[in-house]
Amino acid sequence: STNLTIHELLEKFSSGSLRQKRRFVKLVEERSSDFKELGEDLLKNFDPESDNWCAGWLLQVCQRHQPQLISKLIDPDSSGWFRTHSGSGVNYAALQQALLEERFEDADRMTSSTLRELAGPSAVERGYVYFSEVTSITEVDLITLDRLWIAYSQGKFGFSVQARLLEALKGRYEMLWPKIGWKENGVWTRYPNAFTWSISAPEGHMPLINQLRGVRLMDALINHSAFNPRRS
Ligand code: UYC
Repeated sequence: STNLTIHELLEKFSSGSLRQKRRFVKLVEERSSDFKELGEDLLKNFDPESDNWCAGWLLQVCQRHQPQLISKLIDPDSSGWFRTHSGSGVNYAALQQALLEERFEDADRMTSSTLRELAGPSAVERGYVYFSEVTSITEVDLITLDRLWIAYSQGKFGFSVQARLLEALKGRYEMLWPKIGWKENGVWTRYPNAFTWSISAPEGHMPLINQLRGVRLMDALINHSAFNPRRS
């Protein structure tokens, strides 16, 4: 596969099965010097309204190895390559930039503060969201947050990922915690330093939801109609 042209490689990366995509992640990074010959065509087959993590990975590789290409791919007046939408006037540019740069801890803090903003002024004042405020958050914002996390994590992080894992465990949170790295041997992972702030974290590790006040906030979020169209 090393004698593939960059076009062939990207074609296989973007249209292959999930397993093939995963196999090509490393190879795509090794060939990043060939991105220059594609220029702005690098992402032409991807949809900025999607949550396609192949596009997110290509952007992250560019950001690290070909930063001069980034300005050709991303309009500086936009909120980033992926289009974002809000029903509450939230600007997602800083979050998307943090995710692009793989500053996952910053992105996680921005996600928590965005959730407080979306829940309303009393949540901002209080410093945390009440579970009862979650239903008032618009679907479009939760979907935007989730799309950005999915797109910039090779599909590993996001509320919908946590929702899928919990569903596979039939709603048993005690089994979810060790699976997503929030609890080990019965002991909660210590915030913030014991968390894994990188793509090598377990699936569903981010975004974090503090469990200090119980599971109801997280439960309300991942059962929101945005992630569970069948249950709305
Ligand atoms: N913290 O332990 N957490 C804080 C997590 C717990 C605690 C913030 C996640 C257990 C205190 C975030 C886990 C616990 C504070 C998270 C975790 C605990 C704090 C930033 C694994 C003790 C500071 C604030 C489940 C046994 C005081 C926020 C405070 C902060 C996240 C303690 C994001 C996922 C039960 C004392 N912890 N938290 O809430 O009130 O956004 O913030 O979950």
